[in-house]
Amino acid sequence: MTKRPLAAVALAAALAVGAAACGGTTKNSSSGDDTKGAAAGGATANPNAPLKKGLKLAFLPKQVNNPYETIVDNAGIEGAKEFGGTAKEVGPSDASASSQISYINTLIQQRMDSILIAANDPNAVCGPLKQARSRKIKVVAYDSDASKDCRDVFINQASSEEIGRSEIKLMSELIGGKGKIAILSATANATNQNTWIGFMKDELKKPEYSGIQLVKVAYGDDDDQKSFQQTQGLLQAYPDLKGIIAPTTVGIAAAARYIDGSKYKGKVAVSGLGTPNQMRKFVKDGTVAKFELWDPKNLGYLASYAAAALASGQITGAEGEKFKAGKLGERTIGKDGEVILGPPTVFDKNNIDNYNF
Ligand code: RAM
Repeated sequence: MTKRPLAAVALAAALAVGAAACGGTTKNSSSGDDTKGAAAGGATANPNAPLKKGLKLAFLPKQVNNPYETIVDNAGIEGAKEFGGTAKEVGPSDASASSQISYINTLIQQRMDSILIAANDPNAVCGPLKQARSRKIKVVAYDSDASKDCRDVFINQASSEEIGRSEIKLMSELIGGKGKIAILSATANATNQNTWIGFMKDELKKPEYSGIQLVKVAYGDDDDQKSFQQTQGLLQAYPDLKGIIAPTTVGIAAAARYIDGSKYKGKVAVSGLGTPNQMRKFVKDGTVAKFELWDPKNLGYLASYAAAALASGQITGAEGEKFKAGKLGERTIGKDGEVILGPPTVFDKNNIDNYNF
């Protein structure tokens, strides 16, 4: 009975040596390093390992027709060229919980070195991602995290707590600390939005916000039309609403468009997370005073380098490990395998023209 596992171990070791010795022509060459790590306890990073050439990365965004995700992924695809890798983007056209599963399965069959995923649901993608990891495919979550045990690292655009709390501070400023507000989110399962909303609710408990009442969290599913209709519905249900926070680039643009063309313009503040290019018109015409974001290009670029560092054995995803992320410099992995890009920027009419994304 013990023969089988022993034989399997011997075979794996032989394959590893073989792959390391001949360099390998396919992604099998990466399993050599992984096996070395496993032999030493499964978590040995070699910070001096060179980045492997020819790495194959695949970006799997929440949905392919979201302009934000497109910017992130294109920058990641460009970034991979710097270290001699190739990257592509594949993904669903809707951001529902299970829409990414079949894509993960296909990427496993295609023997990618790394799958980079903005998870539509932290748990729905877990089984397939675990399958990927068992086949030595490194899993990088970016933008929206998968459950911690199904990915190697999470590249977060900014501290989730900072994003959530600052959204409330900003809205409070805009409405003079008083009145009813609503949140227009993306999908009900999105890890990133739900984490931010959790911090918003916590921030609202502070005495300085006692005049603000959160009346509803609505979901536009990162669909422009649905987000527009949800905004309309919010104003119908709460005609005395003072503000809408949309922590989604799709949602904030749709909410601003609705308010801009309605009798609520100038009465209802719209804020949240948006891209300067989508929001410029609304900032200039006074519909939106301030909103936040980070540079999505840097998020994709950082994710690409993290994938390469993992696939090359430089890092394993453990707290404290460091890797070089090209022009973004050295980055350190924090608690729970999280790497934070940097603080968000607040955009308003004074600075919006300095940004083009
Ligand atoms: C939308 C998506 C994405 C989020 C941005 C702010 O594009 O929901 O996940 O990070 O907004």
